[in-house]
Amino acid sequence: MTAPGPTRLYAYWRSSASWRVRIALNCKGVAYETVPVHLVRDGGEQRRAEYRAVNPAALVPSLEIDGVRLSESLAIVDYLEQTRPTPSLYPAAAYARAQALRIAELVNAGTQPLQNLRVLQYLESELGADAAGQRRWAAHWIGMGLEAIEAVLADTAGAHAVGDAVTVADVCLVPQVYNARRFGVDLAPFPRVVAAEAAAGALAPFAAAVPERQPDAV
Ligand SMILES: N[C@@H](CCC(=O)N[C@@H](CS)C(=O)NCC(=O)O)C(=O)O
Repeated sequence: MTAPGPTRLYAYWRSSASWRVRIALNCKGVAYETVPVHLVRDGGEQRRAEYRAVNPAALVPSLEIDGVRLSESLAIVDYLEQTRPTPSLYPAAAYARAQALRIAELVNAGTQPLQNLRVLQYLESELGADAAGQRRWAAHWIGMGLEAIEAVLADTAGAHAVGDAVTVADVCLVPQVYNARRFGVDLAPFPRVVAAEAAAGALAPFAAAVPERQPDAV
């Protein structure tokens, strides 16, 4: 812990995990500076010693806030929730909260890691998968993740993914749907997912967090 300085988000414009944190910061009205970490240039700036000193996992995002340094987007959301409780990104009721975290984990643990850059790079360098093969791999796992989430939403959705307020489920879902489109996943079988994405995406904190509006967008 050091003296509180500026709030800094180490991020890449198209990183879905960075995007989750941007949404959470915007929802809670926390101003921040972006420290761009280019995931592709020069073999990936996330792998440099300077960034590994920030996050030894060599992944974005990381956040400097209140004199502490945090990594893992859901841990960061949890910290923001604890320190800046309003507006809450967790439903108040225990069951709804568990459902919101369930959807968040279906993205964070069950879907995004399988389509992460370093996984696709490994498929190419070690297993010889070409661009089409990598796309097919990513689309397959994203489709499986969205299929599970679509089923959960049948029980949880109101105006948003879980009930009528924005939750951590929407924070994780919106960037994952963008990745689904990027990898050519057919979203027709997932109407509830698409509806939740549209409802949250229309809100100002989500609109300001889209990759194309970030300072390092190309
Ligand atoms: N579970 C982590 C995921 C972090 C993550 O996978 N970040 C990606 C971008 S979305 C990354 O830095 N990838 C770099 C790489 O694969 O080398 C979180 O939620 O923060």
